[in-house]
Amino acid sequence: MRDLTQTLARRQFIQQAAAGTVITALGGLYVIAGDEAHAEERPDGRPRIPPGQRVIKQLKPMGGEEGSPSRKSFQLKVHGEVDHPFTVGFDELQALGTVTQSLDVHCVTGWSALGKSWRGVRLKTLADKAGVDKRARHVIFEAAHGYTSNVPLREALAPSVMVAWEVDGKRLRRAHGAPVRALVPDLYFWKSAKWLTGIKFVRKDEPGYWETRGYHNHADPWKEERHG
Ligand SMILES: Nc1nc2c(c(=O)[nH]1)N[C@H]1C(S)=C(S)[C@@H](COP(=O)(O)O)O[C@H]1N2
Ligand SMILES: [Mo]
Repeated sequence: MRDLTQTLARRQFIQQAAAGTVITALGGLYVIAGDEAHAEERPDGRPRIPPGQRVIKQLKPMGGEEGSPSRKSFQLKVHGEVDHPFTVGFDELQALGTVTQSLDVHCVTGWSALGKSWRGVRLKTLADKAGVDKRARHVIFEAAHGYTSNVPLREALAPSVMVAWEVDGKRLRRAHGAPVRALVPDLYFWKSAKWLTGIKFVRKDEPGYWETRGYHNHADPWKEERHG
């Protein structure tokens, strides 16, 4: 009986260690260093790795119907409930204010890619230039071949949300959305539309490609909002 108790205790210890859990034992506080990122906290107090995710080193190309990767012919249309709709080419987009940010992304299939360096322009910069109407509540990302995704306006204006063309110092590869993709790091990665062609501000929500195919309308990885 005593052996069984010890075996169970040990099994539980190993499970917690694998999950990077902080445990108390013998009156002390220990952080299990199996996978350091699992014990890390974000500035907002949430764990760095959302539940049910595992860390991988490289972004995995997840497919989708590709658009043209050409920077020369690229046009981004910013429109909808705005005072000054506009369309920009690649060079003009860069000139609006380039930032480089270290961000984590989380795919609904269970992988997370941490701390990649993403270069692009903040969505907030584009929204300010367009002059978003007070009645707008959602942002619709529009991409090649009709792919769309929807994000609540308040969340889309967070400083981490961007339109990106470079990762880790290299141009986005075609499979990852070249020339330009959306990046909404704090929602599951399907919200980050690749081969981006437009950004539309709307009053009424418009569930997108995956949101109308059984995925969750909001997609918060920390709430495991995977399915609708
Ligand atoms: N235009 C477009 N964007 C898209 C998709 C798509 O099919 N088409 N797939 C989404 C999904 S489901 C995921 S998980 C991520 C994958 O991005 P990656 O291929 O760069 O890893 O892109 C998202 N953006
Ligand atoms: Mo996905």
